[in-house]
Amino acid sequence: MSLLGIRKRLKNLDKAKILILGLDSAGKTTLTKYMRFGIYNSQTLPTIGQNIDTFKLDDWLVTAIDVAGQKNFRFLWEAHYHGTSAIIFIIDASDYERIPEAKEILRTHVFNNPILEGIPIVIIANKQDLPGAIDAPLLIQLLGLHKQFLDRTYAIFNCSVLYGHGVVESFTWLVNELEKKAN
Ligand SMILES: Nc1nc2c(ncn2[C@@H]2O[C@H](COP(=O)(O)OP(=O)(O)OP(=O)(O)O)[C@@H](O)[C@H]2O)c(=O)[nH]1
Ligand SMILES: [Mg+2]
Repeated sequence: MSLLGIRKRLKNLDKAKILILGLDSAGKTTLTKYMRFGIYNSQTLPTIGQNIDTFKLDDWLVTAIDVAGQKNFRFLWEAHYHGTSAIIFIIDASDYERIPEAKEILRTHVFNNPILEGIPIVIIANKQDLPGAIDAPLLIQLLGLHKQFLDRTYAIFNCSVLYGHGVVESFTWLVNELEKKAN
């Protein structure tokens, strides 16, 4: 296909803005780069501010906003909530000690955030390749999701961005939700 043809096709794609949230070191940038380039990049540096990447996902042109997860930078997330089509909240499932912190941030910034009402949420239980990683069913319990937020549209997936496991499943669910909303 010619460049003009590709441009025309991209122009006809539906557009989605996906916000990638989570604590520092959860794997946000690794996931975003994996989606953009199709390979695992182990050379990520902690994000300062945000990275914005665009890639095609089925019939969607996705703009992924990968923000900085460090505590001092989380106030910057605020600027991106408006106009967001979907949220990906990624958790380092091997870091048991930080699960309470992740739970609190997920609750305050995502589930209890009125701007994000009705927006589909994918929770990624990342780093399943590491020993002792908590799997999705247990994580649901630890995050308190089995008793709260039953009115919100969310799904949780086991994932290892390192091995590319669970990434497609997570994004397929997301795209299905976007399709439902578009129709
Ligand atoms: N073992 C393993 N390591 C991973 C996986 N995904 C990411 N990592 C590693 O986790 C570390 C942090 O990843 P980043 O993508 O930089 O984390 P981040 O969420 O963007 O962090 P901030 O930018 O500080 O908010 C890096 O060393 C990654 O290589 C995974 O699936 N398995
Ligand atoms: Mg990052």
